[in-house]
Amino acid sequence: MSGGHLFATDALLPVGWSRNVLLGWNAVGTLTTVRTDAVPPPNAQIASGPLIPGMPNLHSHAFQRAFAGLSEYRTAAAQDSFWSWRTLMYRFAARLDPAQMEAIATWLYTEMLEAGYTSVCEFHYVHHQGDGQPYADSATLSLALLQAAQATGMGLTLLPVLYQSSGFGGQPANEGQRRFLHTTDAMLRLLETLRPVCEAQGARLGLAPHSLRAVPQDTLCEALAGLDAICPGAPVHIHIAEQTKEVDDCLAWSGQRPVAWLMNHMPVNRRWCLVHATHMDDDECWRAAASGAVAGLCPSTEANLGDGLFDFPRWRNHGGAWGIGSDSHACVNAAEDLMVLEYGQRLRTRIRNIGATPQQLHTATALMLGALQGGAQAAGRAIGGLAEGQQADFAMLDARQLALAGLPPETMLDVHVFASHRNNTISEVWTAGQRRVANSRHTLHDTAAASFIEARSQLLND
Ligand code: NGQ
Ligand code: ZN
Repeated sequence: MSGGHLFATDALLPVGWSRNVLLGWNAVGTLTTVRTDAVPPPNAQIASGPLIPGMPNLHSHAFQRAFAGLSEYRTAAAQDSFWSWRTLMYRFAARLDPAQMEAIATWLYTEMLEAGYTSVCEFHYVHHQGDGQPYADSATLSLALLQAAQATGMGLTLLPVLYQSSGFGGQPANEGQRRFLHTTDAMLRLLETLRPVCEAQGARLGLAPHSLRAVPQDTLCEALAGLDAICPGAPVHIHIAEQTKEVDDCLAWSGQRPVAWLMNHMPVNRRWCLVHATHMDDDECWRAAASGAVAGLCPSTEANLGDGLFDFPRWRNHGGAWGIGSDSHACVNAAEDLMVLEYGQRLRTRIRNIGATPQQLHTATALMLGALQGGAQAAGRAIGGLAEGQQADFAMLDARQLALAGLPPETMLDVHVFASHRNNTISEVWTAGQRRVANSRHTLHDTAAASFIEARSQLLND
């Protein structure tokens, strides 16, 4: 493989929209040239529409794509909630096999790429066979995800999840959680096994202590020390304060709210991603923001599961980093999740254009650049946008689409996010300097879709 070039009349660089941009990348897909006000070299490929940076998806449980939409009915629970959803989701997860995992993830990554996500952080917790016994190769399900990423050209940060208890204070795990469990030693052995495989395909390895509910304090300390011996500085992601019940249970156990407990007991810094962090008080908010940790917002899943609303203006006023994830995959579209984020805040505050900043007055542009920066940090990979040294991950808006035609690029992006129905407004997507999506279709679209449908049917009918 050799490098390549692309010339775009309009491209969204970290500083904002720029004109006549020449991109050049090397054989491994790293940008070596990003020149503005350039003249297209002879024979240069010319982009047919404005270029936007590829969006990192900072939170995914890939297998849940096949479960999305299958819990939108009333159950016997007095009131359906996150917790009744989780019971159904566990039932679904109990039957998953490695081939199904790979088929679901391959289709999911195909959809993500078509919708402008170019990398994903897999918060991967279904590790073992249905009865809780490890597979002969304990990395089997991790390898299925690595394979799906490799096949589709999706950038990957693999975060094997450490899970040991069902509630604060080390309550024993329940039956639905038996596929998730590891001793700390077994988890560190898994990380050691995965490290060379990740390195070989340019994936980043990290660790995800599932939550303060699932990981006792001693384990958390030991696992972080073990991680640093294997991959120093690797990303650490944790679900935190996603539901008010978690806040209440944490208070009952420790007298502290979850984010406060974490800040008091763990060395939280820029390598951490606090997934959801929905329920914080003012003190927790400024401390977490000041730590440099990324808030991992999953607007469509948080809405779907009834978590509550993150106070986005407060977080940004404290200079907090943030990014977006599609989590349970009820929605797999970077633009749509940015829209849901903005709309939640508008509904809460009765103010428009919350996402815009003094530097970027156009809301979609500001949201995209913010989510890109935090997402790249959370992923721990060089995927921070169209700048030299970063990976050549980008998407092309389809300037021929009726919704976009004839508009200036910053308005095209606003329309793409807020007013396009987001169908076919992205024509091409490239990762590591290679085109994966052309004419709004991933090259694997049809085969991946067929395998996904078969896997889901098996899971529902067996
Ligand atoms: C998950 N889901 O890991 O799938 C969680 C629910 C739990 C989201 N946070 C499970 N969306 O927290 O125990
Ligand atoms: Zn999650």
